[in-house]
Amino acid sequence: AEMEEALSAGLAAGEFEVHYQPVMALGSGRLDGYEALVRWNRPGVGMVPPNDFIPVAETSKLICDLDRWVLHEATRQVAEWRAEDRAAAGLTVAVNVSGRHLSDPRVVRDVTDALLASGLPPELLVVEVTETVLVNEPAAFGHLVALRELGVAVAIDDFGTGYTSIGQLAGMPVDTLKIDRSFIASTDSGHAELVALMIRAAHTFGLTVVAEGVEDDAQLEWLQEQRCDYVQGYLLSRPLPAAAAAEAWRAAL
Ligand code: G
Ligand code: G
Ligand code: MN
Ligand code: NA
Repeated sequence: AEMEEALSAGLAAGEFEVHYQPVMALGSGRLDGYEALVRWNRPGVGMVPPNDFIPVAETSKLICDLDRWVLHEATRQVAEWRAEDRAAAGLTVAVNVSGRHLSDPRVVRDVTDALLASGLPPELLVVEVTETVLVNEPAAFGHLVALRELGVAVAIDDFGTGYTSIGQLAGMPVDTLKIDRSFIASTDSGHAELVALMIRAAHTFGLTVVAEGVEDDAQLEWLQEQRCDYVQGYLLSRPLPAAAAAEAWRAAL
């Protein structure tokens, strides 16, 4: 409860910031866009990572307020970059949305509001959800359908860690699979086969694939051979504060 109050007060006081991790298209080698990752710059404590406060926020409606703030801030930031330079016109931004928020009918209005307020084209926004949300939250399913009707893309985050099969995703409101970094980090040949299979199956169902947690050149080259569409990870860049992320796109484009 103490943490909850501090989170709520911190949100009102502007203590949160969004960091941006580059996502690269493997075919062209170009920067495709960013994943927005929230951080809490807590006075007297320092930068608090999301794993230390998202689970607390998720026990209450606070997660909806936090996700809404990130949606507004990330769309505003990318719209600003686009306005600054035509070279940034195609940058996408992926925002993580919690299952609790996705099950709330307000999520559709929250996303619509963020798009209207920022002027960001819906096609440049990706909503990231975990696979358990799709399978276990019937309300979230309908809201994702509505978001896709707006033109927003939907990505399944941490794919492979739940119990969803790719076949199940065929009838789901999903555009992209993000393969969990535990599979990319694994040196087990069975895991490698599984990743290769996930990529091929995803393509069969018309989904694009992002490999998460790419940390070395060998992984990158292997993913390229497997025709993975996008990569994200420390090899390219850690999540960066907005100013540093802007330098990244200026240098890349
Ligand atoms: O940045 P980092 O890798 O430490 O993020 C850890 C986890 O926190 C990730 O699983 C990510 O999905 C989640 N996360 C990061 N930012 C947000 C956010 O704005 N909203 C929600 N709901 N989760 C987030
Ligand atoms: O669950 P989600 O994919 O939203 O979380 C992304 C998290 O993964 C962030 O906390 C980010 O800091 C972390 N991350 C991103 N790239 C790498 C990487 O290459 N290696 C490791 N170990 N973590 C990463
Ligand atoms: Mn994510
Ligand atoms: Na992930």
